[in-house]
Amino acid sequence: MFTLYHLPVCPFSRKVRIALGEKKCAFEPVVELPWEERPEFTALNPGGDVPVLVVNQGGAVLADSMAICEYLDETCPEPPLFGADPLQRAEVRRLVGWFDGRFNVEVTLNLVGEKLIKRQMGHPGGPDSRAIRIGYARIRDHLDYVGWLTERRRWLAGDSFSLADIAAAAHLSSVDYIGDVPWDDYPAVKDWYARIKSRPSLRPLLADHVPGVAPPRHYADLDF
Ligand SMILES: N[C@@H](CCC(=O)N[C@@H](CS)C(=O)NCC(=O)O)C(=O)O
Repeated sequence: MFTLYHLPVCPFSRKVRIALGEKKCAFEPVVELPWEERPEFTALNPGGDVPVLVVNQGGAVLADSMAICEYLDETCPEPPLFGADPLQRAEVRRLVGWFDGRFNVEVTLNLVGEKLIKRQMGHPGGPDSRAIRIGYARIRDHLDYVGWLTERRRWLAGDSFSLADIAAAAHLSSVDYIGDVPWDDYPAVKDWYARIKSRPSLRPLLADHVPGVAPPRHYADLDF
């Protein structure tokens, strides 16, 4: 049994929630607003960011979504999320790095960070419209790339569902919470995301509700 400190719209937290769900690992979720710097949380993770996974048996504390997912894959091997051989694992890691790096900086931070996280934080300045314009432009480049992959592969990294699909879905679902994914312009990406959305591991994310910010109706709809 685990305890997961997470922020519902944080893509890194979402990645770990989906991975725990895929591996059918029971966990107690605790919503953490990292900017509040609660002393009890800072004592667990002096780095101050979410997600943090506490392994209740033994009391180990793990931070960083990739480190957590690697730990889960080693300790709960079924189903494997990193691919069956070294080449597949390299491709899974490349794509996870792509989404957690470029997609996060170019899209998630510009859209979810500006429109939702700043509001949750009570940031005095409000959203930066220039950053939002960049996010709207960049998401189209990324959806082109995801579309290119989904037209050639069953799942993003190859034949098997992997952490690459989880990382991509974690970011896209965060952006979808604010209704900023132009799904109808990218039918192949929409088909891939519909398959992900119907997995039981996504259900808890589709039930998320950030106080004061309701998601669009299609967010939780499996036939969106
Ligand atoms: N590399 C980390 C990044 C985690 C991260 O950036 N978390 C953000 C929320 S999405 C955070 O906790 N930021 C600290 C803050 O807002 O104070 C991971 O993969 O877990």
